[in-house]
Amino acid sequence: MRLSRTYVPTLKEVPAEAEVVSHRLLLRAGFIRKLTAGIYTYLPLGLKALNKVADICREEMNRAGAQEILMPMVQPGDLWRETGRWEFYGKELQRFRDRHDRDYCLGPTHEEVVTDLVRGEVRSYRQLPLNLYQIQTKFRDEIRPRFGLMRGREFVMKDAYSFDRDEAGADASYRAMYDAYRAIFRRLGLEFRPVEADSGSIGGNFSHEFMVLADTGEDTIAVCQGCEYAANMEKAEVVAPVDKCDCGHDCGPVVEIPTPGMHTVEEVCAFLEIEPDTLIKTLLFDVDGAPVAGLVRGDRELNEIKLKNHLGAQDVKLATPEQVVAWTGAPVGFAGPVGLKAEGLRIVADRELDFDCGWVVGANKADAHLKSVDLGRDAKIDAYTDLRNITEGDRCPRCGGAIGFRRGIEVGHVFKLGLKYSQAMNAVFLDENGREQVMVMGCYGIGVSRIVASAIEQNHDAEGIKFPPSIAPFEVALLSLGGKDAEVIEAADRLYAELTRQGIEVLYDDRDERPGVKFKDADLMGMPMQLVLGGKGLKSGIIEAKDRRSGEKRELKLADFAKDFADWRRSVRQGWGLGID
Ligand code: 9G3
Repeated sequence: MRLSRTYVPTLKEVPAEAEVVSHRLLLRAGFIRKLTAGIYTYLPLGLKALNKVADICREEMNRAGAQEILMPMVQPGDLWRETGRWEFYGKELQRFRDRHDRDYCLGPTHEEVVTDLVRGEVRSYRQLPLNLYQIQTKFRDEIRPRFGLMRGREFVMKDAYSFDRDEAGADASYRAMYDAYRAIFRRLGLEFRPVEADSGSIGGNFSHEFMVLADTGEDTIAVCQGCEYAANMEKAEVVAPVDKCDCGHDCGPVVEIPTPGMHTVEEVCAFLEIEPDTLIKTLLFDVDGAPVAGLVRGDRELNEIKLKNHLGAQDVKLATPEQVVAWTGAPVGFAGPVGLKAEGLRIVADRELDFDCGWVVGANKADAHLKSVDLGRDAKIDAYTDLRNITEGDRCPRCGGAIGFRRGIEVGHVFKLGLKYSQAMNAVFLDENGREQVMVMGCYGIGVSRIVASAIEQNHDAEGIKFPPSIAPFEVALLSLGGKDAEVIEAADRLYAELTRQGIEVLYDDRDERPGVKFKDADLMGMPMQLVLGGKGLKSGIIEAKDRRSGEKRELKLADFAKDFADWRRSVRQGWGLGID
């Protein structure tokens, strides 16, 4: 494509609201334009990048045996009432009425629609397994859309839904999608990690998120330095500690000690001159309306998702100060496991607390704590479990290796759904014995538009974007620096035609612009390969080549261009971990 004939409105400055680099560069490089909060127009280059991501998803989904469909954006409310999600979701679900006052919503996802489709069509086990997917625009009325395409309200998703006759089949469908996702992210040339994740309210108890590793990522993931294990913080398992109590659990009688006005762990530890790892933090929660006390060591973070999953609860929220007083008899900061007797209150403790004693705990009395507490002796603990966030010093639950932390951007998520939607919507089939069975489902999503932004978060420098060849709108940026020098223009035109004939996507900067402007725009837009033809080069029969990722430059002989270019292209793609397609 000739740049002189392409609509690429680059910008020097961008609005302050563009906080993250991908947002700033997509605006500056003329890839997107904001229409309103969280809603963007894709300009020619932006759409080409988006379509390249979508195409790779499509090819790998088809290769994995999934079939592409396209479901409507507008969905009838009644379907969502069948699954209880019409009431469950708040303002994030954009509802509206049609002229006949019927309820509808803008589709944030399509579990209900696809299950309605399949329950109407599939009758027999012979029609299963089935995996249907689409690449389509979603709408979620996020409370604070920000970071451009990273967290928009209107975005493009590849969402797939599998239907199987039984658990084993659903496992196979899940595995096939998991492998297809690894192939997709490998072909995109992005550094990514599949991480074990929590399924939350989506249903099912098993899922993996696919994270593009980037320091600007919103999520923290625990990564084993020794093996493939990786999990997001919500899910990362903490290995059970070995017994280290050296007093044989005889830490002397419990003693009450005054701690006037010392509410926080830091304040109590400073006042008593003790380390936080000798104190037990007691947090009160309202779990589906019932009181629960969660205990972790003073220097640990309690993981509410682990508490929710351990209790099999729907809703877990921190107790209000009023509830704390009602349930413990003391203000926030003085709660403790000894003598807690509120009606129906359960105490769940992190299992490392069972392996030690001599703890300092809140006395359930204002301005007082207890010391020399042994939970086994002094409190009624309903359960010990893995209740805390994994930390730097913890070992890998798989291989015992060292655990490290990385930031990541969630760009894919695969879920084993089970029966949640098929049961609620009566999606059944007849098995070989003529008996009616409920289909076992899975669902799988990739944030197609978010991937374009996350590729930039992972690959950019002060000059601009560094697109991997798999996502770049064009693989080559060809810059003719001859100004009005007809010879250079002719030579550049010939190269452009030659490369295009070879099927290489070329953005040919044929504008009558100063070299400096062309270099800056080429670096800004981030095409992986730059070819620069100037008068001097043409005279000496060479064209300059620059690998945008590494910055490495080389001279290609015009006389031997096809071979030189092919060799160079191979090395540039290798730099991205990509072969020659
Ligand atoms: C809603 C709203 C927001 C939502 C959902 C429903 C997220 C919702 C989770 C999923 C699960 C998978 C298929 C593709 C992959 C992800 N945000 N989710 O269900 F009504 Cl407003 O979408 N769906």
